Amino acid sequence: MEFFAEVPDRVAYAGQEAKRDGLAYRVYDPNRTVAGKRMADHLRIAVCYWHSFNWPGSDIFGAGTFDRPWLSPDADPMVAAKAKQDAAFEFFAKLGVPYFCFHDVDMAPEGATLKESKSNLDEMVDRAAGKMEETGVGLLWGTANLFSHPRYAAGAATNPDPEVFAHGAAQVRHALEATHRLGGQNYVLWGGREGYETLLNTRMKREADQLARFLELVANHKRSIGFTGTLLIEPKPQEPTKHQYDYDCATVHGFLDRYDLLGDYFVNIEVNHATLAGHSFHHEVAYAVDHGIFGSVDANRGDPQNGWDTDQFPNSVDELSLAMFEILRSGGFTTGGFNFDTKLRRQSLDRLDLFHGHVGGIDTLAQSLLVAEALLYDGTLEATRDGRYAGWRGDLGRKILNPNTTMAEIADAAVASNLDPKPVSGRQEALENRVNEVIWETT
Ligand code: XLS
Ligand code: NI
Ligand code: NI
Repeated sequence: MEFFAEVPDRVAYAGQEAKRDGLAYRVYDPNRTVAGKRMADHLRIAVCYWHSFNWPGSDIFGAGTFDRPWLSPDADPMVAAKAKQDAAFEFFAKLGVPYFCFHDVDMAPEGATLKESKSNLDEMVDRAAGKMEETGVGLLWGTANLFSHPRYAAGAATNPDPEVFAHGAAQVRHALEATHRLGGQNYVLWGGREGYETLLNTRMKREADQLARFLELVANHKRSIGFTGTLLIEPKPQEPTKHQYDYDCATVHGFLDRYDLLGDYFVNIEVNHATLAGHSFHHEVAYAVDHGIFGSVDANRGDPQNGWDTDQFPNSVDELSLAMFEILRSGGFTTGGFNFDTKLRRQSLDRLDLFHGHVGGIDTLAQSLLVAEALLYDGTLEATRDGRYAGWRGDLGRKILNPNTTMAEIADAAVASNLDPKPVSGRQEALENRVNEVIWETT
């Protein structure tokens, strides 16, 4: 039975001619060529299972508001999981996106024992494989939920109790194998409770060592099963814990470097996690690209007035274009893509609202991609950056960078040539205007 019967066909590209309020892509035209590649292959859009199908629309003050019959407490868990899977794949296919993402517990109910959970997941993964075959929808990434169950209240890998670590290892092993079985492009680790509530009871260094050990085990297991997808860490500074160890891209990078895990892990950057860490999304992407750890993106944004993870659909081309420019400049995604880790607002009750949220968000990404392409061809930003550091390509710059040059030699040369460098304009306003011109000109 169709769940989204109001949408009989796949949502189509209709361009600017699309009917007002109608369900159609205005910008996202999967086959349009942008900077030498199909738009769909640049964006690699994925829908998430959890917020869209496994969340009833509850918040900390109130119960679920959404029409998700399979979440009813009276439903038989495996029957409900199948109804949920049917609706999810119907949605992915009608939206016309190439990928989805899931947590183990979104796809199949937890059993009374690890064994039972494993057999539930195996059954649902087999069924998902059939649905993927039928619809042509692929898996961008899988992950394990190591944060909802009370056993993980004090963390999974960073838990003071090794039994919890081992339980988490069993779950991740199985979720990783399920991801492999479904041809997943990546496997994500979000350390939801890998952090602390208070330092009064916490040994920070020991928890970091435990986390590194966990990541080492995951990377080894990935190799041993022949999974060729990318392992991704998703940085977030806090929420649910007061402080999370994977605070932001730079923190994760330092951690990977310290524990000799660089090359095994890349980052999945969430737009609003960047904001919560006090950065722009542009900053986080640029940092990851510059340091060779860029992997994938969760496209959901925050609300500028709220300090928590509101997981809203992206809707600002201005905000996304510069980050998209860095992604494009670096050659684009390899195994990564744009996942919609997005939540509807609690009052968005209609089944159609799920379509409107995604269609608008995908169009926003598509438009940002067009702007990024225009910025790349325009060349102003790259030329300005190159020009600004031109001195480093000259004699003095090269001499400073030569590892054989001493501090005294640099200082003596500065004195001898009577250096008196003059400040030059950073041209910030002119550059901001140029970016706006490109945004306004892009159609
Ligand atoms: C929570 C995270 C989570 C991860 C997947 O803030 O964004 O949804 O993406 O575990
Ligand atoms: Ni996320
Ligand atoms: Ni998040």
